[in-house]
Amino acid sequence: MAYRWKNDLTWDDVTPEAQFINRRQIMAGAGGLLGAGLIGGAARAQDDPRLALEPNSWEEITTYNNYYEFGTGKSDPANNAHTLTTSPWAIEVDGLVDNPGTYSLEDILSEVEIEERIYRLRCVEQWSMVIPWNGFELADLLNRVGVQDGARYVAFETAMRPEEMPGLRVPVLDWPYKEGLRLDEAMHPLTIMATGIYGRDIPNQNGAPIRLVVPWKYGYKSIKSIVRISLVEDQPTTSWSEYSDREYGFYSNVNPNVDHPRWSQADERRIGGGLFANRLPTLMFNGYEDDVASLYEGMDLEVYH
Ligand SMILES: Nc1nc2c(c(=O)[nH]1)N[C@H]1C(S)=C(S)[C@@H](COP(=O)(O)O)O[C@H]1N2
Ligand SMILES: [Mo]
Repeated sequence: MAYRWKNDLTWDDVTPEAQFINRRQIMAGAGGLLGAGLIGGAARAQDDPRLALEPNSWEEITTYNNYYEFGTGKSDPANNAHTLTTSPWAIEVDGLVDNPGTYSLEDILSEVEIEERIYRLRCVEQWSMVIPWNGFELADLLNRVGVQDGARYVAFETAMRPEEMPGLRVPVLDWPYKEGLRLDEAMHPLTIMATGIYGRDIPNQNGAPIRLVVPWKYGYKSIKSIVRISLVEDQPTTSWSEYSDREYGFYSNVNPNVDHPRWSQADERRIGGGLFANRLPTLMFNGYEDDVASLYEGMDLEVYH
């Protein structure tokens, strides 16, 4: 059953192809390429790209990935990640919690409720997708382990298994892959732990058996194959900000007005446009502004990028 977060997002019948054709018509100043019936829907998508919440195909979602532990090429994860042993799986929960411990994934899943969330994913590299995740709210897990008063941040770690992850041989990042959120970001109802896509188990290349999804932040915040969650007092180091804080800051909120030092973030390439990949304007907070802008009230988003 499809769950849609506060629906400004319509499951429209507008296809990426229709948008593309409409865009070309506008650029060429020519009408009548298609029957008038299609133009209405296409024009709406043109006006408001948020209507283009058409999920990418299973094939697109599972063959075009970033998961550097399996290589830095877009098809490396799909080719290499089958070596990852995902069962049994456990997550160590430690730091400022009432109930620290090592929780088996089975136990966690027996407690939480899995729902479908159709979210945009915007990679800092300018490409984007729409993915129908299955998962549960991270807040649900954090409430169960009992967050203590002093905790202000949540730190996450990916598994580090040199014998299963060929990409670890290359020191692109300081392994294990580490990420972090402020506690209020982690507790936000949009923040989920995903265990599936399209109602199927999440494939290894997408972060099996359990990964974070924070849809208003650049994709690298959504850390895969999590083995450790720590509630901490101080802002944790993250692999990408350690690599270059100037380029990949701790917050990493999707923001079309703050460019990456080496490229614009004003628009994005929606995967699946085929040869004529769709260019869409990037939305503030990736389209989740109404839901999350209040988290950053009074913060200079160029400083806290
Ligand atoms: N452990 C780990 N998590 C990771 C990455 C990674 O290299 N290692 N890549 C990130 C990046 S850059 C993106 S864009 C998303 C991609 O998620 P997807 O492959 O499921 O689309 O995963 C993020 N999570
Ligand atoms: Mo990314």
